[in-house]
Amino acid sequence: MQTQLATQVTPELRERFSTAKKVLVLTGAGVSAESGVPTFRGGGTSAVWKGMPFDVISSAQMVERDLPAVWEWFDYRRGVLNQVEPNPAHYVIASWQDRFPEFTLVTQNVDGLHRRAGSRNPIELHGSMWHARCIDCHARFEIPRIGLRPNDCMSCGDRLRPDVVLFGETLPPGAFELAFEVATQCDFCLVVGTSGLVYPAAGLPEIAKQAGAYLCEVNPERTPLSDLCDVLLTGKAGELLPRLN
Ligand code: BV8
Repeated sequence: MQTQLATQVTPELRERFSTAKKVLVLTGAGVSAESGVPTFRGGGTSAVWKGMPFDVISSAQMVERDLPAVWEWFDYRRGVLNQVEPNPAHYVIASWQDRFPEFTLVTQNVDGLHRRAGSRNPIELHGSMWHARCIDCHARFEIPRIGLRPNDCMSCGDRLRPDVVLFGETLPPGAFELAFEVATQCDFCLVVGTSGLVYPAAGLPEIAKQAGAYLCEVNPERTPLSDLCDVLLTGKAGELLPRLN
């Protein structure tokens, strides 16, 4: 199967999308790029925080080693998120949730922008930076967009950590299993703004492909997932997704 390269929605892509019954959308950091949220591997460089590559500062070991530094990193990112808005890509994806007999949004992002755009229940494979979790009793607390985040667990008093899946940590119980199940049943899979490097999330398009789904990737660049896809829509999600409507 040869991946078709396109910069505009092709007639076949439009037909496949408009007749789809079970749609799976998988998003990564690229869907938030046009909101002004830096991606992790944008432009070939990896995000660095105070000299640490993001997969070091966002790792299980760092929670053990230097929890205050991990909080500083996420406090900084919440500060960035407080200055930005969802972009057309988030809004269009939210508008699709009632358009198909079955629709599931799975995101690797922890920025909360899909929810702010109106997506009601995205599967947030990597958690959310807008929640904290107790290191000890695992109680979860929402972090307000404005104002101070809770410092210590209000249930047991122990320390809190971001309720985010860091590198080397397992995903929230049931999240990947649910996403996996959807991928085995879908007939249309849209992969938006991910470099396709982080597993197990990046394994979902392959599952959809094996299930016979039509795959469309939306990304300015090719990724390791591109060859799996029937069509690679080359460009920005905020510009291209509204044209899929
Ligand atoms: C796991 C939260 C089982 C944190 C994230 C050693 C030990 C344990 C596991 C591993 C190991 N070695 C490897 C692994 C597996 C590891 C992994 O996959 N590593 C990779 C990097 C090699 N995975 C894990 O650790 C996962 N857990 O495997 O558990 C286990 C557990 C213990 C022991 C054994 C096994 C957990 C992974 C989750 C990590 N947490 N996020 C945080 O946010 O700080 S992942 C992080 O990367 C973000 O969530 C991000 O979303 C995700 C993926 O990146 P992308 O979203 O793809 O973003 P990226 O910047 O890379 O790409 C952006 C794309 O957008 C580009 O393609 C660009 O071209 C495109 N783009 C740009 N502009 C636009 C655009 N597209 C469209 N429109 C635009 N305008």
